[in-house]
Amino acid sequence: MSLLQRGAMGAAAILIAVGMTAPAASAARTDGVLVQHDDGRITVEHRTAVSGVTGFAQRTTRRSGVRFAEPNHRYAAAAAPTDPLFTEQWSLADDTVMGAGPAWDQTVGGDVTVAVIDSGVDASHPDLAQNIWTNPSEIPGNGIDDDANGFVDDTSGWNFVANSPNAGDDNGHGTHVAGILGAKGGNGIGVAGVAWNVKIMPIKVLDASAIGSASTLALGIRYAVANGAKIINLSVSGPGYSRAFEEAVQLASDSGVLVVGAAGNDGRSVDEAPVYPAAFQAPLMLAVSATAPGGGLSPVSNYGAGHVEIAAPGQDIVSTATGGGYERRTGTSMATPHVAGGLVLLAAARPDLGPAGWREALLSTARRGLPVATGSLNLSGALQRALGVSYKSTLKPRGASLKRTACALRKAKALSSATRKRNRGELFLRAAKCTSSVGGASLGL
Ligand SMILES: [Ca+2]
Ligand SMILES: [Ca+2]
Ligand SMILES: [Ca+2]
Repeated sequence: MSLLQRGAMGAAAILIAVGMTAPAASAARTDGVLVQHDDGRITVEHRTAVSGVTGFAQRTTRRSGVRFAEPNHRYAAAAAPTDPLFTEQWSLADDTVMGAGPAWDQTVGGDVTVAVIDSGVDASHPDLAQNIWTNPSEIPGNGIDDDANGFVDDTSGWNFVANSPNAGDDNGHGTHVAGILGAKGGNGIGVAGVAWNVKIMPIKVLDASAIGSASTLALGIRYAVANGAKIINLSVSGPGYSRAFEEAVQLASDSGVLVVGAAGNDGRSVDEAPVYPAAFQAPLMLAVSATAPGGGLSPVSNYGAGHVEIAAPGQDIVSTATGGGYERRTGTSMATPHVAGGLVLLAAARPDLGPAGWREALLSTARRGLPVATGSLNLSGALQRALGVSYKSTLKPRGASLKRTACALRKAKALSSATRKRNRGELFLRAAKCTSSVGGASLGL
């Protein structure tokens, strides 16, 4: 989309009315001279010399039949985020990372329901409240299952830990994940999500320590599928195989629901040491590794071309915190909602492509060079592919980060033995988040 098309509506309307072809976007602040004729027509005139637009306009104004002429100013992109923490969102603010800016010129999301199956979501957070899914057929607080879906008063998701309609977040992990996916963008508050507009369905399956079990996960997935989610975000990982968990993921896939799952934070290959849901093979499942600033794999991230489809930013990610605040977190949990958000943009731009088409657009445009099946998330490329528009990449070549990746893998090995020690004896599943410094000193799950 050109600057003119996405600019102030008035200016765009005038140009289209006189049959102008919108010029290619450029850094120029003006596009020739706008001439308002006495008979009401508006035309645009160009001169070859770059300088002297104002003088040219003044001379044109004196011409017969011209009411006035003025430099034809360009207007800023409508999709420029106004969120004050946006400059700290390295994965989105720098268009060379994922091409978020060009992607947002196409769409900033829409009415796409994404289930965040996690520790719950702080639905009253001012940067999330507008993007929370509600169940239109359920009357709140009347003790009746109005829509007969098996859940009483589930106006906004479900808590499978407490078996209650309150899917609030007593840990913070799910709220952080939800903000990466879909914090309201352009609202002058906090951060922007990958999707500025989305319907987040909070489903609580992890407890206050961000630990859950196969049973709550399987139930949560089934709820999401039955209640209209198009995408499921599963920022969890654990080494224990569960048939109930796998069958729920398979059910989602069979129902046309995409399941985006974390690759896990053990710093090792999922191909050699399977973790779930990453190692499940359902056709609409995508497992996600985490990248660090600079494009290489995050030292904490699992990987593996046999089971991990794609990588996305997951280190030092600022997003929403419970109680209305913001915080930074690191892990494949943070990478996963970047991918889910990308799928929301694709679903909003091309609903007709369907889940397999959105998945294909995402995977076929990922940038190579990481130890996963495809590469790292390329939002603008995926949008352009889905829309069938010719596309000139603004993304950095991948070669530069290969050295960093090798370095990250060495660090990952050192970290993974520490992680394994720490994880010994823990319960089945743990939210796939951790905090660490790139230097590798601290790793706290
Ligand atoms: Ca209900
Ligand atoms: Ca009710
Ligand atoms: Ca915001």
